[in-house]
Amino acid sequence: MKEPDLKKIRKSMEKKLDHKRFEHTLGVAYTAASLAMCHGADINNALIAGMLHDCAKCLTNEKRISICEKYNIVMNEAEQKNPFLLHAKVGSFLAIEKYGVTDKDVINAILNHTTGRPGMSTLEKIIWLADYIEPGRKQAPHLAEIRKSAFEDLDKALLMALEDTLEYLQAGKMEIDSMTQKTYDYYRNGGK
Ligand code: DGI
Ligand code: FE
Ligand code: FE
Repeated sequence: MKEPDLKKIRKSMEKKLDHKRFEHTLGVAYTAASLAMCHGADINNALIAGMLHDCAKCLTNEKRISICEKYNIVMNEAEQKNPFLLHAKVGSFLAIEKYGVTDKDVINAILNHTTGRPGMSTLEKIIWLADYIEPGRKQAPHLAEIRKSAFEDLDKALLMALEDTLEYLQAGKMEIDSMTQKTYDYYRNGGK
């Protein structure tokens, strides 16, 4: 695949992902496109990043780790303990190598879609939030409020969703990736 082609990527995702994950992926891609329309971001980039964001989600942890080892992708402590977190890093690698993505913003949106990062671009925020609010998501608290906010004030929606994510991770005594914490701290301080 030379140029990233949405139709081809969609076909490939249908093969690589299980049914539920593929449905989620379509939800993220079209929610991201709607958010891009609303906030003046590039619609095609939103579709491509949304369609690819979980491209490494249905690999085994062994496969994700072996890709990191083979291509010298550095794993942090949280990723070593919870290799599912690697699906973002490995996904951005596959986006470049396998699906021909060259746009840095699209690559970063895939790379940072799980933990976020301080100083995210509009597209990165859109993908992070689309992943959280797509119509197939049913579990998270405050979903209706966060969904509405996402179309009014990206940073406000982001902060609410980050807060709930941290609470969820703490309640479940899950390992918090230092980047998830840094992202939350950054947006809680007004994005500075
Ligand atoms: O891949 P998805 O399920 O669509 O969504 P995702 O890539 O945002 O992953 C969601 C899960 O990741 C969700 O259960 C929260 C979790 N997560 C986010 N930040 C962290 C984290 N899990 C751990 N252990 N540590 C984190 O810092
Ligand atoms: Fe994901
Ligand atoms: Fe996802």
